[in-house]
Amino acid sequence: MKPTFYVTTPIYYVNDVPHIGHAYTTVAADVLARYKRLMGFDVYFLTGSDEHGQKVEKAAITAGETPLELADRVVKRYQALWERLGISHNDFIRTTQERHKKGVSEIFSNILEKGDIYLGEYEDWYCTPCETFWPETQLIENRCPDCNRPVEKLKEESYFFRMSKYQQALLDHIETHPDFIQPKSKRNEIISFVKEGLRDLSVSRTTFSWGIPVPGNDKHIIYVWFDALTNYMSALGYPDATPEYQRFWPANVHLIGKDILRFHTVYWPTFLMAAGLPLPEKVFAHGWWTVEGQKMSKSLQNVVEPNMLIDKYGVDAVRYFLMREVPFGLDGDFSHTALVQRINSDLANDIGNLLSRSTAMAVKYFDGVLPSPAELTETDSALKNKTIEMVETVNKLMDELAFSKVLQTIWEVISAGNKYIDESAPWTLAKEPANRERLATVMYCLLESQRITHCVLSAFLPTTAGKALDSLGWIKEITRENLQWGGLSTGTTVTKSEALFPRIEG
Ligand code: ME8
Repeated sequence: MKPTFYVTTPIYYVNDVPHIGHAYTTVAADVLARYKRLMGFDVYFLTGSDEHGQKVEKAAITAGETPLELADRVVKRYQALWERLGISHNDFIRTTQERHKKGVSEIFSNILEKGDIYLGEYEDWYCTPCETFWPETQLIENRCPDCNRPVEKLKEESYFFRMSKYQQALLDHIETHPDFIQPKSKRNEIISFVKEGLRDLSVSRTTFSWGIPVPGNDKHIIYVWFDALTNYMSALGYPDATPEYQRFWPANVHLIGKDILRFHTVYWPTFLMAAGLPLPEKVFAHGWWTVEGQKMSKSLQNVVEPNMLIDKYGVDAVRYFLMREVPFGLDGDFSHTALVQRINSDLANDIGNLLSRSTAMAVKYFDGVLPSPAELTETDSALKNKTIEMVETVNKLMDELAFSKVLQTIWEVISAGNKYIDESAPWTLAKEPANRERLATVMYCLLESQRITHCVLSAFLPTTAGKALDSLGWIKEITRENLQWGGLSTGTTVTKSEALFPRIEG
């Protein structure tokens, strides 16, 4: 049986439309899912939408719709964008689906029965945009410490989750599972936060009605984060022992932005501990994108709309930029200039040129029929070895989710390919019939190196890699086994590749 791999994205709120921040997490998860599939894993890749809570209720009122009408309308925009971006998710969960409500009610009841959820009374400052209560001491100038927006005083009867009880167990878990929270800097932040002391957490609301009712007391709506986090399990069929649930839980990695780290590494694991369920293996928090140096926000009118970028630059250019520009885990800045620069240098120049030069030569010198190589010289072996080592290095770096480094490593092989052409000078070899065998070897090495490169790249740039592999005459499925040198068979038809990425002028 294949090993399993379960990767998730956050489920996005439907009160907002998708922007590059959302696309970023989802593309990263897609790259990982595609890579794991080609490495032979049975992958479950989940994304979805977070449709309950006061924020969505308020947005619906403003839009003159019911919350469900709003959700139905906005969720389509996410789904359409994922389709355009080539996202290969296996499932899309909406928190308004019955399967999800059932999972949330079950885990809530389970913890309630065990006594770790109890009824009490709450009075504190509430930030509606963040759906978070804050003690007065944590407010900054009477505003929310996370988003700096005004907070309001709320008093309500509330169910509480006995989070304080799990403080030590959580610290122990983080201690004994060094990879649970990544990157490391974030892990340290969470350790300090937990050490300061965990308070019991209010997990129900009575001030609005858009959500899942507390089982047995429908005056109360389950807290939207309790509801949302459970999606990672309800999508698999929890509480039923479905084959998916049994095979894929616990998740291998939850990919999230740094803004929601605490929910995923303090709330979620303690809920699971209380319910007696296994914890996810890893939570990885990536950084935030600013736009031309500024925070992206509706009020600044600088929200970068992924559809617009795809129209202008193409899907794979956008995917490439997001994964290459910023080391995963750090903050980054989006600018059109930086994107155009990447397209022109890395895509049009390096990878596009290499493929069109090499396939054109294969057509010119061998009528597009791949010749067989003779014995490899030192130069040939150097390219071969670099390609083989790249595959190994990429595998290690993918486990660290170091997407940008993966692409750098791949690009080293591409540069080596371009240098190899210049050094081997096939156009000179072609002038002498006596050099025919040497020319054949050069062509083979050049094309085989790119075949392997594009097989690996297919996780990042599925459309481009597909085109490249077509022109190299590679029609087989991409598997771990055929990432070895020698996969291209002599006699394969090679066709001249059109420019993979046109240069962007101006
Ligand atoms: O938080 N840069 O949903 P959300 C990078 N529903 N990533 C960004 C970003 C930016 N500027 N802005 C947003 C929620 N993101 C909850 C999640 S999960 C159980 C519930 C990405 O629609 C990033 O992944 O506000 C962040 O975590 C997510 O969008 C927040 O999406």
